[in-house]
Amino acid sequence: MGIRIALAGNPNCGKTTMFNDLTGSNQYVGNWPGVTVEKKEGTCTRDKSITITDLPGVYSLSPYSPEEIVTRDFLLDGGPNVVINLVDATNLERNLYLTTQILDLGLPVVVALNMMDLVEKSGDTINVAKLSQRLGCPVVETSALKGRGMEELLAVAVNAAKTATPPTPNLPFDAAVEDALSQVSDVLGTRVKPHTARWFALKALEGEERTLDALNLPAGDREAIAAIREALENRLDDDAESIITGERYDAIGHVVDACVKRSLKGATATQ
Ligand code: BGO
Repeated sequence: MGIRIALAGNPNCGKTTMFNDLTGSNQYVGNWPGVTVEKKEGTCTRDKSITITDLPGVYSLSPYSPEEIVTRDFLLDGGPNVVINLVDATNLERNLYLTTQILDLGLPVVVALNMMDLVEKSGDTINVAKLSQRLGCPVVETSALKGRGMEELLAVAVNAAKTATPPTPNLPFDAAVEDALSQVSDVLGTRVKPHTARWFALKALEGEERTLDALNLPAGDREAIAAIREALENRLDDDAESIITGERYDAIGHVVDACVKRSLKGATATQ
């Protein structure tokens, strides 16, 4: 069986440029079933046994737009063997928001730190080893525009797919939120696979109807989760979805502080 790679990232992070570099003219363009969202798939020119799916550019995996739904369903339903998450390295803070969500899905992930040519030009430096350690997945520097880093990226992605290594992120939330998450995980029990446990616990804690419906929980379990959510919301005086968004940005802020050194020219955006 060949390897299936998904390319995921924010709009404008360089996905189309990278997809074209990887697939050349071996591309098929259509629509995702039932929606007018473009689906692009292709065979890798460097290794014909690899299929690459270019997912729509999204900022998050919330189910608020057809693009987000297509992306999350494809990743959740076991489509790819590995996700290459392209990140615009000049805009790390914003781009890592999607990354933290992709990591929660438990699939093998490789982060492509794209636009590194622009980061170098600005004089900023990114500690890639530290970033990889904090994200718990391989990170490869690329410049899709210049075709830089593509061989290494592909080799690392193929290895992650073959070894089926799930990410081990080190991005802890506030203790009260972690505690609520582990309580929700206990309620969900063995209904979710261990590597997807954090994703489902987060979505259930947020009270996301789409996920709660898909999990088909008995009424008693839904009520138990609602009580955990309410206790957390009262304690932190905010709604669960905003609490978790805030926790993600806090965790990302710590990672960026630890990994990015800005030059006096300061061209790498912080937002
Ligand atoms: C224009 N480095 C640099 N410097 N630029 C890159 C890199 C990289 O590694 N990767 C991509 N780009 P898409 P999505 C453009 O189109 O692949 C550039 O949305 C322009 N166009 O060339 O489209 C890439 O698919 C006029 O830039 O991203 C593109 O993810 C002036 O980033 C842009 C300047 O790439 C988005 C740039 C008419």
